Amino acid sequence: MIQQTREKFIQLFGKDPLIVVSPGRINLIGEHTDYNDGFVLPAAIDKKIVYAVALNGTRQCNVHAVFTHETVSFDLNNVVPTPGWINYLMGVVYQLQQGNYPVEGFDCVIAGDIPVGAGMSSSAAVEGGLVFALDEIFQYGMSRMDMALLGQRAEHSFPGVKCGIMDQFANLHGKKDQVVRLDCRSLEYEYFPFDFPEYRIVLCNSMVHHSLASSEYNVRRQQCEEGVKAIQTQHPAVKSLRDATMPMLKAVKAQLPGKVYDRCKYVIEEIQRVQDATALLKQGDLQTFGQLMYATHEGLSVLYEVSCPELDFLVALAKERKEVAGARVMGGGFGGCTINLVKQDQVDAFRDFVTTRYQQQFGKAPEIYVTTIENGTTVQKAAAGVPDARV
Ligand code: GAF
Repeated sequence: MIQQTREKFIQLFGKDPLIVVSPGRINLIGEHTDYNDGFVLPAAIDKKIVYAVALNGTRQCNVHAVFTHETVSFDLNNVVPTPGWINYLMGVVYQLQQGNYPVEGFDCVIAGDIPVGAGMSSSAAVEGGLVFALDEIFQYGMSRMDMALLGQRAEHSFPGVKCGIMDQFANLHGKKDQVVRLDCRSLEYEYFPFDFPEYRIVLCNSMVHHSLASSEYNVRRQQCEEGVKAIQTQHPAVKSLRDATMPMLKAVKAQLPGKVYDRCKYVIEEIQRVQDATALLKQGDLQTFGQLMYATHEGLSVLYEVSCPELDFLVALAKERKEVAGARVMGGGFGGCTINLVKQDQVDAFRDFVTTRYQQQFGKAPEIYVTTIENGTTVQKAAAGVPDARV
């Protein structure tokens, strides 16, 4: 894909581009905890967005998307929210301009194999890849964390999803064969080897793409904030659900709509689960880790209500199989993938079993990906005149 993207760029724009590879992510545990100042445990993966970029000496940006075979252009003097995939790129450019980072016109080809709406964060990969490429070209000297935060601001301001920092962080900080626990309050992070050669990380794509995903996501965030406000009436030091305990939440239960209570309960429990899960990972206890993943799924389905019948079915299928240590819906939810830890020598049997049963139940095939953990966003080949690869 890297070579094809480069060739397409040369064919369209007639010069040698900078190539940036920007991965999707998985998250082992810690869902909907990032915007509550909690912990997450993501990793970058082998599914990716590829950018080919070069300056064009104008104030115009021309972007060709290989996946839609269309070229979209925008003017740097008029960067406003625009329907379609270009919005993600324009959000990045807008935030660079807001931060007084100089941007000049560029030509660009974008390609990728991250399924859209599958919970593998194609949007953060689009954002992270572009900010990384422009930092490389213009030598802004941004840190990877600066880039992640800028990508998050882009997501808030253009697509309008009030996401946490996990996806943009993982996209830029991934390390081969390591998962990373991020404290979403302090932004301190720690890598852990994911050293279980007898297991594979298998994603089962329900092929459901819920149109309410972004609006409902923002509603969940508001509900968490509503819970915090109620707790603050008794505990003013509580700044987010990260600081709250179940007794604190129970003490304000009567003042809260039932759903708000459930949402907050899930988050408080999930933040604790990430801490427990990290300890289990360090001990090499993937079996108990997997049980926590099932508990997360239960919480996401019943209390947080971001699952759907297809995802619940996929997790129930995983539970039937001895070769699966744990499974759950991954990412924002409302469709997309489950993440499954599957015994390596049983992956094919698991794939056949899930495909057959899912097809019988819903009349369509799931897509199944056996992923590997890879490095975060990197430069693949520097364009002429640009210093080589800060990777
Ligand atoms: C989406 C968001 F972008 C992340 O910030 C995170 O909240 C996730 O949903 C749920 O854990 O991917």
